Amino acid sequence: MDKNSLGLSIGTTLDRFIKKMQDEHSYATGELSQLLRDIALAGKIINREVNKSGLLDIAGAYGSKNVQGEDQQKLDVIANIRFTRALKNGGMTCAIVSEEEQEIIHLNQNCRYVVCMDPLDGSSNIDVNVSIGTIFSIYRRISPIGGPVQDEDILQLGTDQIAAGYILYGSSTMLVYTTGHGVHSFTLEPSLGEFVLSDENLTCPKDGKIFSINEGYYYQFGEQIKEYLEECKAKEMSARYIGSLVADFHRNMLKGGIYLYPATEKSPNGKLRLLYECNSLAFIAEQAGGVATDGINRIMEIEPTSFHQRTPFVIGSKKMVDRVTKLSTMTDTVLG
Ligand code: P6P
Repeated sequence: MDKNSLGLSIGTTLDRFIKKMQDEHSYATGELSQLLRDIALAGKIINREVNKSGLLDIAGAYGSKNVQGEDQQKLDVIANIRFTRALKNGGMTCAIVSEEEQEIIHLNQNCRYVVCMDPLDGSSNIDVNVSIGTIFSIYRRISPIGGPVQDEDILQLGTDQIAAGYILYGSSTMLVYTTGHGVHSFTLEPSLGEFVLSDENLTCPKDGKIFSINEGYYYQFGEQIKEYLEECKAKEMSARYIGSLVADFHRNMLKGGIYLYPATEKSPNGKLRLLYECNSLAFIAEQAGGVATDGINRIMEIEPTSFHQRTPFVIGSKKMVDRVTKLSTMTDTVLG
């Protein structure tokens, strides 16, 4: 079996891969490595519960709303608890911002890393057995270690991310992440309970024939989006929309394609959250040769002003996203 650039084979465990990557960077202290392991552990626990949700009384609505005013699913709440506990017990995280919590979750203020996460995205698909996902970003805190985490530690540009990734609970469960040195994917081997390397240095095709958008909002889209959709249809592209961002993004990154969530009347700033959905996937996309914008501006250069702020979102193959940018620039609207 071919060795990769690190001298590792496909099938290498995540632990060995993380350690090898750490050894490649003499300045690494091992803290980020442990944090990635903590996230992987939480992913394994969530995987176990997602796979049984039909059997246990953990499917369906929890009966409360999250900070966005959206009905929380029971697994949303469970995933939030599991990730928070894993990161707290792992001891490498000073604070978390989660889609499921209004405020900062303060953990160990003697640590240097902050995690922004959507513990379980696409939760409306849980009850119908469609793929869902966890999305995360990791930042190094700005304020002094030892003191309380400040808003400035959270409200950092996407370009300041130390790492980002997602866990896709699909036909198989995959962990895909980057630390700025390429995008690597790991598949959970259930018989071992280990994530094993399935692809190193994933790349997104420069062009594609898949477009992902909820056309139910067609009459709310800006003219440039309508024009772009007409172009896609004229080229007889494939419309693929799972309604689960991680699943749509993952397929489009592998095959080539574009995902769009423009501003609508219902979501005038778009629906997706900058800090723990758009920036995270934008880091992955760019590392794989793709592009992510709000229709005009690079996602990772948007200045965050609040923890749960939303943004219009276009992500995927460079040529496709660039076309939307050109159309938007001509009409000077960010997917409005
Ligand atoms: P709509 C799921 O709620 C989510 O955040 C993404 O995973 C998904 O792509 C999108 O919203 C679906 O939103 O408005 O098309 O149902």
